[in-house]
Amino acid sequence: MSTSRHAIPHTRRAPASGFTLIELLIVVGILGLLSAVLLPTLLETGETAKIQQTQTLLQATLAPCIEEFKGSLGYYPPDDLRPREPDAKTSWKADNGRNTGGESLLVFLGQTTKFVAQLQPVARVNTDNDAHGANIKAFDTSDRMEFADAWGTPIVYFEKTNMDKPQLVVPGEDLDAVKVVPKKREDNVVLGRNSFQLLSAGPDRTFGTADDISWPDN
Ligand SMILES: [Ca+2]
Ligand SMILES: [Ca+2]
Ligand SMILES: [Ca+2]
Repeated sequence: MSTSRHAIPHTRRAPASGFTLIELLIVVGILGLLSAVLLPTLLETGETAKIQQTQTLLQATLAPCIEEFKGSLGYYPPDDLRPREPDAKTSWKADNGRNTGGESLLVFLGQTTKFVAQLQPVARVNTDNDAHGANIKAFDTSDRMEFADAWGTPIVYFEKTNMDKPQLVVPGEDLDAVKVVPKKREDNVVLGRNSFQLLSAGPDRTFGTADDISWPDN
């Protein structure tokens, strides 16, 4: 008798705790499933936002400044750090052959006061770690910076007369320089061949792949 009296509460408790354990497993399972479904979506949302941010930077911030520069001076900002006026003097050091298009765009736009307010919020990097040797007043630095896309990769700038010249670009600090050519349309025509091209390496941070972002884009 005494054994059965002890056994009853034991058998009554057993299903209750078993049920709780199953519940717990179900909850853990559901949470696992939810995160497996939602995490890629969340990551993708972040990536989509960065793509849009970079498209806006090229199309709505940099391109209008470039066109306005052309409107007032008659030529597009040079992509080789060389002023177009024959008698112009520059105070900066010679080019190191890396990131030159983007650096040249930044320094020429930065010389025009009216662009500075628009350009100051744009992220800048200096992946090839060089310097002008003179202070660039607009950005208060003597570092030879490049505008950066949403992933921190330098934006490459080609001016129409140099579309046929590949540029050497350092995609990130401590990375080797890579050769970058302007993006082409499907019919092999260089985008912006009569004006200029802005090029971002896109989410994969690699130039020359399908996710590259350009302006113009078609
Ligand atoms: Ca450089
Ligand atoms: Ca630089
Ligand atoms: Ca890419």
